[in-house]
Amino acid sequence: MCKIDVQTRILARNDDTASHNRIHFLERGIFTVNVMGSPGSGKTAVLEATARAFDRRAIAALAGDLATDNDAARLQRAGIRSRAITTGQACHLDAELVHHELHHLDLSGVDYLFIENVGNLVCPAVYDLGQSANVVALSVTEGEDKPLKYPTMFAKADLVLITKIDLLPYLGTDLDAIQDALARVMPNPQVVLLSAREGYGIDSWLAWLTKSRDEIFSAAEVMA
Ligand SMILES: Nc1nc2c(ncn2[C@@H]2O[C@H](COP(=O)(O)OP(=O)(O)O)[C@@H](O)[C@H]2O)c(=O)[nH]1
Ligand SMILES: [Mg+2]
Repeated sequence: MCKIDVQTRILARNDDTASHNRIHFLERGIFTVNVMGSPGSGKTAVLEATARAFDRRAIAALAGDLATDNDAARLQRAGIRSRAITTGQACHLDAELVHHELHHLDLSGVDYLFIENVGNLVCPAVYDLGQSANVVALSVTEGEDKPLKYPTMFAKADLVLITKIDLLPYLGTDLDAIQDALARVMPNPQVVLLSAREGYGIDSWLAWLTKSRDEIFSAAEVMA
């Protein structure tokens, strides 16, 4: 069997498990977000800031990394029910890893599940986990051209959080150039400027979350 056939079969099996996860989330009224971005782009910090501003009982998280449970421990300290998924050598989470870990996570009363994916701008975009939305954290420290260099990741994003906005005055990063690059690769560009450290933009992020969850579940009610 050639390499392409094997890859196609792996993705097909992943899609089956992702559909199973998705049904599970939707039946329970859980809006699930696949949080992606480079290592150090501020993914965990955004979730910590979310916990400070939101009803923590309504939030749970899975945190993926090659090694360590550091992020899950940070999120637990922030008051979020969370579990680590360590992938060993894999550069992304997959639907089976998420499915397995769901059996160890108490989702009662949870409206939002955040899945922090392994940090990089390539593989996590390829594997469906059963999420309702893809969110990419892109830090101003990463320069202006990352959306053009990694278009697949940004093309699949429902929302991009431009993070660490408090550092802009020190870096001289061209914010317009970042937004322009995003507009070139995102079919429907939606962007929130955010500083997890200073709280800037957290209101807009929470408003996006609430609106997106309402859209999914009010549509489901109409269909029922
Ligand atoms: N100045 C500033 N630093 C931040 C902000 N968000 C995250 N950081 C720092 O960036 C580093 C990486 O953040 P982390 O949340 O671990 O990124 P992750 O690897 O994407 O989860 C840490 O040292 C954070 O303190 C922010 O809004 N402003
Ligand atoms: Mg992290």
